[in-house]
Amino acid sequence: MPESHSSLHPLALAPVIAPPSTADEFVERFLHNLNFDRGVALSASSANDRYLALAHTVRDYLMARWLEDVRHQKEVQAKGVCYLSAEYLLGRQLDNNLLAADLTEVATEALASCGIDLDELRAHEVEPGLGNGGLGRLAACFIDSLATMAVPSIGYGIRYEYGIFRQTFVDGQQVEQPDAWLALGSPWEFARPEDAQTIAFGGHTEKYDDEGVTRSRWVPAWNVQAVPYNYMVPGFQNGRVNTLRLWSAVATSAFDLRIFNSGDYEEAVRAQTYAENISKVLYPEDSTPQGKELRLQQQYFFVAASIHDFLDNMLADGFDLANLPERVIFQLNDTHPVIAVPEFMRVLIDERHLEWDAAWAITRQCFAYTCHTLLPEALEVWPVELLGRLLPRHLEIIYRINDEFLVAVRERFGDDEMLVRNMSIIAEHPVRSVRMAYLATVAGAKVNGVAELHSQLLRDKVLHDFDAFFPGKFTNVTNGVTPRRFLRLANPELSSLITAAIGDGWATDLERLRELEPFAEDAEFRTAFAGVKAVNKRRLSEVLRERDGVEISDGHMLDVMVKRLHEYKRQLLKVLHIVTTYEGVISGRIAVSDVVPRTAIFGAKAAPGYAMAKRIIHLINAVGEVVNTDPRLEGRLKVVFPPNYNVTLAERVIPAADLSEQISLAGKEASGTGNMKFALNGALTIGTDDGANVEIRELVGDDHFYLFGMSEPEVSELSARGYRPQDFYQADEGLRRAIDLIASGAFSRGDRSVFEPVVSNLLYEDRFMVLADYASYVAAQERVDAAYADQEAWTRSAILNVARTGFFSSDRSIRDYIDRIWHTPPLV
Ligand code: B1N
Repeated sequence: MPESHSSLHPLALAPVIAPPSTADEFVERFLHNLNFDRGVALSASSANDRYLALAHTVRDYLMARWLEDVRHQKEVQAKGVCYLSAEYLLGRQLDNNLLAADLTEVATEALASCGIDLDELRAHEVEPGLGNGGLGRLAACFIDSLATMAVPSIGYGIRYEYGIFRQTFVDGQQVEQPDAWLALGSPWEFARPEDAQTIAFGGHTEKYDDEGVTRSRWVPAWNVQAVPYNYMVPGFQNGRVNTLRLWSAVATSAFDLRIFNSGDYEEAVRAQTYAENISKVLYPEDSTPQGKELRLQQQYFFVAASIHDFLDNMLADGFDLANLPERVIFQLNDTHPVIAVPEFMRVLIDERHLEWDAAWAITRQCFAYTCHTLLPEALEVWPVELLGRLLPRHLEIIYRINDEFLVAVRERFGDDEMLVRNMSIIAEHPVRSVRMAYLATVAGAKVNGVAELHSQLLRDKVLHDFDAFFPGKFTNVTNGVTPRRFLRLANPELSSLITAAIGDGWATDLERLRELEPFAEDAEFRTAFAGVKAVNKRRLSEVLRERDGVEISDGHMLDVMVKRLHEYKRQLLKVLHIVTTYEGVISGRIAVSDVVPRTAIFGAKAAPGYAMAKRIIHLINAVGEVVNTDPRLEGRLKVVFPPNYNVTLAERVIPAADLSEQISLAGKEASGTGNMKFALNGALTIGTDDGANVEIRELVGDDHFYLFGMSEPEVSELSARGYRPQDFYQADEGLRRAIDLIASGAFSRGDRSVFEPVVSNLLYEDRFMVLADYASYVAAQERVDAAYADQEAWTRSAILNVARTGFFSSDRSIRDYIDRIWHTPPLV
């Protein structure tokens, strides 16, 4: 850094160059970036050039704040959060950053004066899809809230070269394409190769004598470089900019050289490819990880790099490690980063020479764990054989943590071998494995679920013995969503209407939406609100026409189910409802004039290896093809399934929805966050008593929420009694007719084999009790139809949904994390 010296230029003494502030200055900087960064004249520029130059201009405005915040956070050494997440489903950045910097108007005006339409450039951005679904999107909402609330924090993750696959349909079936989101370059990232970390793998451990004490050390076999890329995370119009740091794997040169020198060029190139594979692609499984070796490599790669980065670069010189708990909390976003626990222990003991007990005392205060699931198959386990081969020292550390834990369990609960086996971090069957959720629970200062019901079930069922052993460790933090992206950006018309009614300030204090309640009784406001919904439907319709060539009919109720395709989420239940209506009309049992015009919109990706999920996608498309073209329906029932549902499409679909489908089997959806986005945008929910639906219903009131289906205790009871889907099939004529129609080949050109696996699964297994909830669901849909006929009353309910769901701001979630888990002060 230049010294303060009279011979230096005054600008060289300023911390950073201040940004311009008028439209003219914006134009100047934009053209400068276009010419000098892209190397093109405006007249010769491509849309990509203009998009990149604009992004660079927005960046320029944020830069001063960013550099200042990075410096300040290091200087004050306040307690901060390191959010460790394998996924960040960011969505497009341009609009968000324009809004955060309060530049939307200036930029619009500046670009217009250059003959450029901002919308066109917005559309040019490829969204960074570095996540699968709710878990990854939650991480993105959280870093937005952390910046907006000025919490000292950094997000750490992986810079996947390929994000979540691009979904296409061929003959109604999902085909995956690679998501080359970096192909045209990302203007939002800053590579910092000088901050690279070396990450080791493999090898063995050896014992050595340390002044009479026998210690263990790791002798790794190979390593890779972790190169960080920084991304700005601007707070909403508060002058704060936090950092998201994503790691990219690069082969180490030393390693290459050794093999190159041995003359084996092919092997050297192979080794390089092997190393760089680590950050190549996001695993496309949501909720059901497959236990692949490369995935464990990814996990260790990013958490090891992050821990070293924090210890090397964020601590003041001479920092006493015993004080780490006052300086940092590592929040583990599900089990994916849990290998950080033994890594942290290894660093403290092997590299920083702390004794075991001292290291463990620190570790137990520096980590907290968020669990996102209840599905047993989603609880990550790593075979000991694999973990020991990849990370032998870590396995030793895990064994010792477990040994000491089980001693304490025996002390407390006596020699109950069954209990000890059940609580062991090491499972013995079907193969000896490490239970990552247990490791996180033993090590974490706190463990939280993501909605009230979910946290309760964690305590009562999944981690019951741990709750007894660690009283007070378990807590709840109900998920939230950022109102900046999901209201301000996604629904500008509703945002203006809200501001006109209650003033601004609600985007950072979402409980203020309560002030809208009286407006539900105001006929003029209701008309304006319904007008906004109509505009949003038209906008969606345009997007779908351009994107997929499909039309949305005027006057239809938009009935939307968008989320990952998973059997527990029960897209099949929605399909059965559609088929029931269709079958009713073609069999003459329902007069077509009695069908309330509806368009069912689906959006869902299936994990590429999840065969049943892919069959269900095929079925939805097949039903759509038949229903949409059958003249007997007179266009009153439509099914639309745009491929490649992602954040960008969500921002269009959610504000246009009338009805939000949240129909998982009770006790299976940990929280859901789409459910919150819909309610906040004035859709009514048809839903089960599951996840955060429970809290949504409590807040909006029973009259404004369509509840159906079994409760979680009823599900458990039916399960214990022995669930027989056949019984429900036999007992319900409508259900029988719907299933029989699918089985008959009516949606597969007469070929009964196509959907036979779906049908027989429903009839003979039906793990998620679709048939048991069918009658209740159809009855609730009839109540929806009746309610929708009274548009005034429907709009009133919709307004109350908006007014009463301010609780679901991710700012409130972050406040809960601070109060219940992190205890971090805001940055001043
Ligand atoms: O996390 C969301 C919740 O709102 C959803 O209910 C929950 O299903 C979701 C392995 C997961 N749980 N587990 C995952 C994702 C990827 C993966 O590889 C598991 N996602 C959830 C936010 O709390």
